[in-house]
Amino acid sequence: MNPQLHVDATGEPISPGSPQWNREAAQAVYDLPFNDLLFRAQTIHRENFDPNRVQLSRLLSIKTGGCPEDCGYCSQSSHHQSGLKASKLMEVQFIAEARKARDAGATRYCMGAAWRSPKERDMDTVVAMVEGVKALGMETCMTLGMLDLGQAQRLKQAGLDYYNHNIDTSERYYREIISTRTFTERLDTLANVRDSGIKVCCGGIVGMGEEKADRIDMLVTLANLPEPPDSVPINMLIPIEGTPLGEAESIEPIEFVRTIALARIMMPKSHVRLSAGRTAMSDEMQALCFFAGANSIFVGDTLLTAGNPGEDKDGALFRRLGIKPMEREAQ
Ligand code: SAM
Ligand code: DTB
Ligand code: SF4
Repeated sequence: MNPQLHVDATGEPISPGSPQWNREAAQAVYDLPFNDLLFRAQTIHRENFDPNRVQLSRLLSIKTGGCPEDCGYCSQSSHHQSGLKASKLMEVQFIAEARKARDAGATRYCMGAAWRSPKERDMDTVVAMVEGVKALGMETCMTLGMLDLGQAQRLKQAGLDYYNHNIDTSERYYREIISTRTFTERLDTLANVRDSGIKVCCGGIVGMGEEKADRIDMLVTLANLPEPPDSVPINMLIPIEGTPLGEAESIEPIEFVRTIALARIMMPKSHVRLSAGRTAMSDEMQALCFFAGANSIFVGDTLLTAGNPGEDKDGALFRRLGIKPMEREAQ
């Protein structure tokens, strides 16, 4: 277990052990005066990371659309009419794209498929993809839906570094968003990933009409996992027309920054990723998120199906903020 000390709302250390965080302690931090919250988040950030480095990941959708799950936010669910065209599983030739991403500074390549879980017949292709990207010297990440232990072990053997599987929101709000798989099933997949030795990337989405308590509970669940996830993507909902959340009201930016700060404070050693939704954020909001402890982003002009700021915009923002890409961690 990761021997990290947490602090409670008063700044007193909480010894490692389970559960490290409860809603009351987390909420007291979330509700601090904004300057106190940011100061504490930035202090913890500096104790654990170089404050002027941000890790760059690149995403690719290897199988788009036609997904049997009914996640209320997703353009790729066959339950909604988002107008997205479904595609078959890609072949391995995208490696040239991965090389370009690496040459532009990305250290991690994340491949996503719109599946409930991978079928056995697809595993050989997926394994070849991991091996191909690894051979370029990049870290590999996949997000393919639910995994059983055997599948996780096979991916580990192929050299997969990270697996992304989000809890998405609090256990309470989860059932308002997804009905085709349970919160517990999500936790089971996370356990299989962890037990196989693959690093866990797990976070969620804010701005889905949830309450503050749901954002806090989501982070409490993440921080209290047997080990906090190595990467914690915090997505701001990208409202997609034709989905149940297509008209959702956007989250107030200060609430979003508070969520990032709380994630940093509760999971001091994790990479907190300012994930989907950056095209709708001002430069100033992103700068505040970096100050609050976000230290990872997706680069490139597309996420899986939706837009992202792209290299030129991000390059210009990084120059203005004096931020540099994080080097790949030694293996
Ligand atoms: N199908 C796999 C799964 O659900 O595990 C992998 C891909 S799925 C698109 C990965 C994550 O992207 C979701 O869990 C969700 O947190 C995030 N996501 C999807 N659509 C989004 C949207 N419109 N806005 C923000 N985040 C989104
Ligand atoms: C995560 O938490 N966010 C990424 C990644 N994990 C796979 C995906 C964001 C998807 C945004 C909507 C889209 O591109 O369709
Ligand atoms: Fe399918 Fe993943 Fe989209 Fe849910 S989030 S509908 S599982 S692609």
